[in-house]
Amino acid sequence: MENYNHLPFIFARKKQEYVLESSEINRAKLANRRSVRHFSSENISKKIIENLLMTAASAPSGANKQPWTFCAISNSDIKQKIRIAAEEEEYKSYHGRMNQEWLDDLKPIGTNWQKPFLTDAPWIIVIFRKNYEEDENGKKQNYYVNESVGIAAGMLINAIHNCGLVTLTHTPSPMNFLSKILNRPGNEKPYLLLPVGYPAENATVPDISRKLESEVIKWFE
Ligand code: IYR
Repeated sequence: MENYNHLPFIFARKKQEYVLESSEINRAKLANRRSVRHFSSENISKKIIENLLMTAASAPSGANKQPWTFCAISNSDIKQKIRIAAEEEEYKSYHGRMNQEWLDDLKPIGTNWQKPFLTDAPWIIVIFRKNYEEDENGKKQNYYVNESVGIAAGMLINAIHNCGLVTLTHTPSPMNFLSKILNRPGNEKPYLLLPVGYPAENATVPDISRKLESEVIKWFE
């Protein structure tokens, strides 16, 4: 006897004209998304962050294991601790750990070891990947953890942009200090850090462009 339970799929079918128009609106809206490094410290309500994180948590995942934990930090002392630890690692990265090609690639972006957004932004989200589950009954495996958490992160970035806020994917490296500061168990590893908020009034973004359709899509019709 197969042991699965399926339910009818609830689906509001739309006509193709509507689908086309929606896809164009979405494309144009997302084309305006930028990674922003200058944040206003204006408060953002906890409910907004909850909505954003639960959107991310609706992502598909290997065997529906949902192998993620989202830490949402507005506490200034914790943000300060994260900034100090991240800047310590970044300083080392920019002064020896990254090779010249990497440093040259970052020149147009204009980044350096200083990370003021870690204390300026009203919220910092740290996504942890759960390599396995562990409770009093022992360990259980998860599947395609990197893919699953990557998809959830992408959905979070989309949700942040769609609701009118900005973010940045920040990966201080190594980022073990986040496990310590946020007191995470051994089965969770830091995956990505995202400050969330409004941009600073004088925010700027690098003058960079995206690849053309012909460069990123190969059609097989
Ligand atoms: N993690 C560093 C360096 C950095 C690396 C890449 I690849 C970027 O696209 C941007 C920055 C930092 O956050 O500054």
